[in-house]
Amino acid sequence: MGTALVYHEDMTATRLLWDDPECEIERPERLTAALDRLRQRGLEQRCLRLSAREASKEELGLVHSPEYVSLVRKTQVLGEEELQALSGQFDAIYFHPSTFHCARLAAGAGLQLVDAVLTGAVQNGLALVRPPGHHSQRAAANGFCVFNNVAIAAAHAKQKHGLHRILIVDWDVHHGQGIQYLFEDDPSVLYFSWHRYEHGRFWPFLRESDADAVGRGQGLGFTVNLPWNQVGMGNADYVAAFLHLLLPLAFEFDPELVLVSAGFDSAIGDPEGQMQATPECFAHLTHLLQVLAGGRVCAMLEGGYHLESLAESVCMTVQTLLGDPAPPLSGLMVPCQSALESIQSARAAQAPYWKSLQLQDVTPVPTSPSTHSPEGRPPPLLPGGPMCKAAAPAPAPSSLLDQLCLCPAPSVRTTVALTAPDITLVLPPDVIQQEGSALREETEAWARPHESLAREEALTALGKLLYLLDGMLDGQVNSGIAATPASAAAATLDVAIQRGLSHGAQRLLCVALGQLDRPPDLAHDGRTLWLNIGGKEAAALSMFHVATPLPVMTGGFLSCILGLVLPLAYGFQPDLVLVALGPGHGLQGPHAALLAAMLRGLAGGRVLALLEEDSTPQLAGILARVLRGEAPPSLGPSSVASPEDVQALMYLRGQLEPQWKMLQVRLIAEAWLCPGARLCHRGRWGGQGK
Ligand code: Q9C
Ligand code: ZN
Repeated sequence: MGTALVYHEDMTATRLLWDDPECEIERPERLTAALDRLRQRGLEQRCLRLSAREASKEELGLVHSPEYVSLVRKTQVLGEEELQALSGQFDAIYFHPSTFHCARLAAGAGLQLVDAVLTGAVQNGLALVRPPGHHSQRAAANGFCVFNNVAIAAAHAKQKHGLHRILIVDWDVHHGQGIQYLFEDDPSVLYFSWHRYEHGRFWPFLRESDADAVGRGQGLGFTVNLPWNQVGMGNADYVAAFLHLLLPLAFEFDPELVLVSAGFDSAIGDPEGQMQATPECFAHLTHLLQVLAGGRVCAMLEGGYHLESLAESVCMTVQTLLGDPAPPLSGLMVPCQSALESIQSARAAQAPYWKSLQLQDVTPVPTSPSTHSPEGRPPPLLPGGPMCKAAAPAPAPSSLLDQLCLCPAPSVRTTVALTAPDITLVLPPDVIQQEGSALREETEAWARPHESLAREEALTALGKLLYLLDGMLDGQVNSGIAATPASAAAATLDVAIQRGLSHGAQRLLCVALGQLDRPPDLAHDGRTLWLNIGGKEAAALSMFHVATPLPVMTGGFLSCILGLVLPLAYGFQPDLVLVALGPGHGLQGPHAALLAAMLRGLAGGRVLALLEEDSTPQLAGILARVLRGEAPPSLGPSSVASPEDVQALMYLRGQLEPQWKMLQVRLIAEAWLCPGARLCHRGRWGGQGK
């Protein structure tokens, strides 16, 4: 459906005319650097280019007072000294004769973007604007911001498009207190912001930036603040914040539109933020938001002052909006202690208002009937599990992962290699129906150890799957769907795992739904992470072999994905993902689509889905669309997780947390965290923004 890029070069006009070390970082080159890089990467050309218009007086009046708007209008005719004097009345602000025009274009760009998305002209988009907006208030400029672009867009989406639920995600490193003030009593706007806080010692030094500011009146629980109390937050911290705080609330809220206050001063190298998240992280944040609101995501530039880091991060965001798979994240995926403390205090502050947080944070970790431990906590697992003598060594850096980072997306995004269901009618045009098959003798050799693969139909299906898998491992195809007779599903999956591991995958994640037996000789060597949902087993058998019951309600399914599957997957960093819907998997189309869509964030999108031959064409069709980058349909208002679902999840967490740090949502006493083990990227990104 397309991605809009909204811009106008007039927005490079406003600039600082006098000496002010605080304001000099907000420069015209921010826009040109981002745009130049988008052109260099061929990304601008793939977008629908829209020229920004000026917001009208009435549109500005949606959030600003008429007196303030006319005050800003008058700056057009002021001389330099008067401009400087007026600027001094606000905190961290400069005015230029072109500021009024630029700020109206910035607000107008957001309005155009929202109109383009809500009329269905495009699926999503980015507005590249300055001045930024999120600090600006009803009658005050603040922190380089003149008009509150994102807040105006939200008010407009409510007023002109009749929306009732809008999510604003503010990933800028500063607190968008302007947005918070404008919507703090409004339950139709859920505002999430993380920000450098340092216990109140960082600008804008506000008590109301802390986690316990949760909105007021009707809006209680619709303001979500995540204060970072240390600098140096990185990829693992940001992803953990999304999985354990933002996304549970966002799914429960069920937004009709997602607006992003997309500041990139939260990226590595930025002189303001001093954080460590790499540009690829913004691909993941974007990807994770695209599963909401049917993929209607409107991002608007806020801060970002390290030109190189800004330009790369903008490219990652646009690339992901366009539907390209996110590049794998680098670095150890271990959130730091301070981040976990912040996430936990925000969860605690929000728990009274959100069902998705309630059961989990008040339920003590249960004991399993089979494995009582005196402390009431399940026994933690040895790294490799009971069958493994030595702790699994960290697998060597994956050559496939490196390849994924360096190579452009394959020309064919998704292939479908189905035997029985004829799904040509429900396939999007760029999904290729695979003709090829692996060589007969080779297929037979792989099939030989498995009785269930002796039948002709099973062999034919296996040949197609092997051919597809090779295409993915060679980098010719990004993702695919294969089908197999139900009776051969477990054996086919076993072969796919072995073949993947022997043909270049260093770390393979296998998510098996339903009755799919764990391959009998599956190693515990750390190269395969086996995760079964809804099979016969229901426990963590080792760090790499995990089984859990199928949650019965939508709420339980979501907490299983956000609280277990994705933390394990992000911690494992696979370079190939197999997701198999086996006998009795019990997933409905939208649930399966959501799982596949979210797993596409791993392994550079290299996901192979294995279905049973008698699955409906609709199921295959919806998976094909999601694997090629379309948004999954939204699940609607989510029911609560059942107490059994919560218990199962909490029990597994208790067992697995010591090894898989991405699972942690609260601090555990025995945590042996090593803060020094976090990767440092100073070499590439260090230094100050120019
Ligand atoms: N060194 C935006 O990013 N100065 N505004 C803080 C602390 C003000 C940031 C000084 C920063 C304003 C949109
Ligand atoms: Zn900022």
